Amino acid sequence: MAGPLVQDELSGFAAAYDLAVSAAHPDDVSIGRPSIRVNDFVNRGPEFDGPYIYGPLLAACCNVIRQPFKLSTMHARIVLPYSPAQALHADFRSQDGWPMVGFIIMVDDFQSDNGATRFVPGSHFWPHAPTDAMQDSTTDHEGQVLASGRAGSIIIYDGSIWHGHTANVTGRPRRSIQGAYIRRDAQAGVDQAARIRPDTLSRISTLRL
Ligand SMILES: O=C(O)CCC(=O)C(=O)O
Repeated sequence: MAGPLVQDELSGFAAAYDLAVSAAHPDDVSIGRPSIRVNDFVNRGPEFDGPYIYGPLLAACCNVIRQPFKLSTMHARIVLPYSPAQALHADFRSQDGWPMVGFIIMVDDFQSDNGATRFVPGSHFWPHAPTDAMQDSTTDHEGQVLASGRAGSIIIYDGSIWHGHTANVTGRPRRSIQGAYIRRDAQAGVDQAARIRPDTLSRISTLRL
């Protein structure tokens, strides 16, 4: 669906994203074969407040989590040029009773050739994991659909659904911001209270839905 950024803001947002990625401390950066992850996009500038306070995202959290919730993680993920598909996986298994709402903001258009995320609709109700049902969970699943869209769009998904990025067969990186909300009493992926900077706190305390 349409995300928190309006068309005019997209190029400034992408430039702020590239700057934040290149300025990140090496401890916050994980470089893998298919993708680069840069931790903590809560504290990298006011441009990145919009994604995690986006009204429709918080409304989805109310519907799915159904109790007080908090931000667990928010990071950059860049699917590198000429990268293979990621294995299908669920962030949380539904029978674990751990509702999670994930979100992905497209910094670039998500297309069929540059690593758009695939989802298997309905799989958040299934009791088994992709690895129980598929010999190789990096291959296509018959029920998968591609979440393609224009830069600035947001994907909001149940954390128990099977998903993963597809292969990027282009020579360009596929940039995104990704995060997750969880129950307020659950263990967060990042200790946001410990990391939050005073300038971030002063900004978000005045924001309203
Ligand atoms: O980048 C994507 O499209 C999905 C990434 C993902 O699901 C993950 O890293 O767990």
